[in-house]
Amino acid sequence: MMTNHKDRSRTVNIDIQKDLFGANENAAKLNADIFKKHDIVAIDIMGSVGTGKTQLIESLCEHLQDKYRILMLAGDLATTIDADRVASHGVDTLQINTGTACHLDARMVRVALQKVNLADYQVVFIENVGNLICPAGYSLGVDKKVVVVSITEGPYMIRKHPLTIKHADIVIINKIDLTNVLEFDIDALEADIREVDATIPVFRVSSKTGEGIDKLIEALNL
Ligand SMILES: Nc1nc2c(ncn2[C@@H]2O[C@H](COP(=O)(O)OP(=O)(O)OP(=O)(O)O)[C@@H](O)[C@H]2O)c(=O)[nH]1
Ligand SMILES: [Mg+2]
Repeated sequence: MMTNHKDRSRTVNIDIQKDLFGANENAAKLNADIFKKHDIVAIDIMGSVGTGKTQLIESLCEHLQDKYRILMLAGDLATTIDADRVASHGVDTLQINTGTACHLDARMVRVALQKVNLADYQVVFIENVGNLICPAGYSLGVDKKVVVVSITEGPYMIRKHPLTIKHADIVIINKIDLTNVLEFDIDALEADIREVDATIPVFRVSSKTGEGIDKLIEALNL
């Protein structure tokens, strides 16, 4: 008897998203173990292009570098600009060029960590690739995920991109020194953040003037 060719044609559905995220979660756990073993506080800093991630890290380093030995990992598609900016403060940096990837993943971070002597550091700041969407789902194994939004992105970015807030531990509203010039309603922006997560800590900061940095440092337990 002939077998109907349809009986021979089978389909298997592979949830690539699930497999990718699952593998990344495992790699993130390994990173978390590595950080813990070396008593390192690791912080992932995410946010759209130009929100002030590097400026924030520069400000944090200025405040903290007398107290801690700091390493900055800079995720960037191709350049070393941000790593060089932070290195100019006398902080060790390591560039991770992601090529075409719009976010860091846990494996990239682990490869980078293998290039340094982790016993030399107490704090690791990781600047993720400038993008409010892609980095959200990829854990890196850090202690805290910080999202930087800034008032120069306009008033609607939280409503348009709520997902990153859902994956974050702390939100920073940066560039508050420009509030009057831009006639920006920060309370309304914070209300949008509260719509997504009613309890997430929100800090209003100027990475340029240093306003609000002390409170943020407290929240980071540094
Ligand atoms: N006025 C003001 N300008 C700021 C502040 N923070 C950052 N900037 C400026 O905003 C621009 C972008 O800042 P960056 O720190 O390069 O932003 P970024 O998020 O690291 O950008 P990418 O790495 O390209 O995604 C720079 O010209 C900064 O000087 C701030 O608090 N106030
Ligand atoms: Mg940057």
